[in-house]
Amino acid sequence: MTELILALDLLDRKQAARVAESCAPFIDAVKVGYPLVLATGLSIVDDLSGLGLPLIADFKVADIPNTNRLISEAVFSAGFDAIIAHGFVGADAARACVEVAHNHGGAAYIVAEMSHPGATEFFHGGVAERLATLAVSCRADGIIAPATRPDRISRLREIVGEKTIYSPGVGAQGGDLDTVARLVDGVIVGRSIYEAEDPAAEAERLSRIRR
Ligand code: 3DU
Repeated sequence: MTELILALDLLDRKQAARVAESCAPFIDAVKVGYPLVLATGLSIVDDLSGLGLPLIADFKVADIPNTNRLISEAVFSAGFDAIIAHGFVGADAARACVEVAHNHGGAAYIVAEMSHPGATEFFHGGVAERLATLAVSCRADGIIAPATRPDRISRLREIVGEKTIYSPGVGAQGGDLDTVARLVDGVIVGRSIYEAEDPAAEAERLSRIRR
């Protein structure tokens, strides 16, 4: 079954906790990014940890190895279970995130290609393929690949094999859940769920139609 990961890009602590709690029975993980953490602080993890779901820190970490290590230590010490990092900073920097994740019994995912239109300016022409190869060589747990370009997911799957592929871009960005769910291990969905009139009902609906 393809996982359904809620991208919790809300700015209000109480609303975020309420939406996550109501959706919890229908989702497999919660992804937290800068919007929510900058609004609430890392202590939002304490509000979400009771859900019993993996918490993924989508900080797209992209610095030198030492700084990446410090960021990753803070993320896992706060209670996150996984981290998302960029690979374009090089294997040494990406590996720093992977090593900290694994030392904490967590996971690290490398962005191979992003889902928005502008991503084609830099990720195409072989770059995404190189980033996927880097993710494999760094022993990352998987990659992030775009739900808006299923053909690209298939290409990146050839490189990462059985490794996890998580895919944002379903719904608000135009990606089709049915198409993408067949290709990836998890779909990341934000606005379609948390902006719905009834987020829990929408999460349930999506959880039923994914493969
Ligand atoms: O478009 P949505 O509202 O379903 O949210 C998608 C989430 O996934 C959001 O948190 C965004 O920052 C993240 N994401 C992408 O959308 C595309 C990427 O390539 C990587 C992460």
